[in-house]
Amino acid sequence: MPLNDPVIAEQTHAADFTIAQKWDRYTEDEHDIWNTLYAQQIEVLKGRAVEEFYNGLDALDLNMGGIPDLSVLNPKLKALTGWEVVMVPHLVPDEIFFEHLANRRFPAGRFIRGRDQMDYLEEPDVFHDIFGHVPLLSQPVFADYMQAYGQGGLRALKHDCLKNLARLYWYTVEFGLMKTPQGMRIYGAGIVSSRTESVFAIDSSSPNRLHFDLERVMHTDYRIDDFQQVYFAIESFEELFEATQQDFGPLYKKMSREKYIHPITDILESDRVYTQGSQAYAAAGGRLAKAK
Ligand code: HBI
Ligand code: FE
Repeated sequence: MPLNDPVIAEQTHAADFTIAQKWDRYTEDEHDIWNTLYAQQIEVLKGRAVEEFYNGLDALDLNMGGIPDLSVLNPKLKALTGWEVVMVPHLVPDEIFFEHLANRRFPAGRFIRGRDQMDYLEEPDVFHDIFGHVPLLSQPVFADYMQAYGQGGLRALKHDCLKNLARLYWYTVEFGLMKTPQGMRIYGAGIVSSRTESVFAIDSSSPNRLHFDLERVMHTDYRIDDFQQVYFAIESFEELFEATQQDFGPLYKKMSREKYIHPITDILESDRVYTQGSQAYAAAGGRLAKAK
C-alpha cells in the first residue's frame, strides 16, 4: 500500500473500497510525473498501439495535461459507454474488483509512482490505471467485454475458477496484442503504460506470440515480475467479446475438475503461431540480469 500518499492515508475507504480523489491535493510534482510519463508513452507507442487506444485518448481529452480530474473525465466517459472511474487506495479484494467492473465502474489507484519507479512498479498507480486502462473503456465493444469479464469473475469465484479468470485478464486486458492489417499492435494496459515493455512486446524476437484462444489462455501460467514470455493476439475486439458470449457454466465445471496448466513457453499443436520466440531475454536472466 502506498504509504507516501497523505490523501489516501487520511481517508477511510467506503464498503466498496472507494475513496475521494481530492484532485486539488495533487502536487505540481505529481502532475509533472504524469506529464513526463505521458509524453514518453506517446512517443514510444507510435506505430505500436491499436487505433482504438488513440481514439479513446482523443475522445476523453486525456491529452489535456496533468493527472486527470475525475469530475471532468467521468461525464465524458459516461456519455460514451456508461463507464466511470472510481478511486481506490490500493489493490482491492477480487469480489470487490469484479463487482465494480460488472457495474461499469473501473477502480483506479489514486497515487502516482515516484521518480525512482518510472519504469516499473508492482502496484497499479493512477498512470497505469487511467492512461493504460481508461482509453479503451470509451470504445463500445471493449467496454462490453470488461463488464462481461466482471460478471464472469463473480461467477468464477463461486466455482473456484478465479485463477483461470485472472489469467484471461492478464493475457487480454493487461498484456493483449492485436494482429492488424498494419502489423502487430498493443492494446493491453500493462504494456501501453510501460516504456520498456511497449518496445519489447512488439520488437523483440524473444517472446512467443500466439493467436488468442479462450480456454488455452485460461490454462496458461504467467509472470508478474518481468516482461512476458508469451503474448496472445486477437484480431479484433469483436473476436474477444464473442469469445465471452457463451455459457461459462460447463466451462467452469470442467476447469474446477481439470486444474492443468501450460508452462509459459510451451507451444501446443493447436496453437496458431505468429512468432516463435528465442526466449533469449528470459534465458539471460531478464530484468534481474539487467539490474546487476
Ligand atoms: N484491484 N485496484 C485493483 N486493481 C486491479 O487490477 C485488481 C484489483 N483486485 C484484484 C485484481 N485486480 C485481480 O484479481 C484481477 O485481475 C483478476
Ligand atoms: Fe491493470
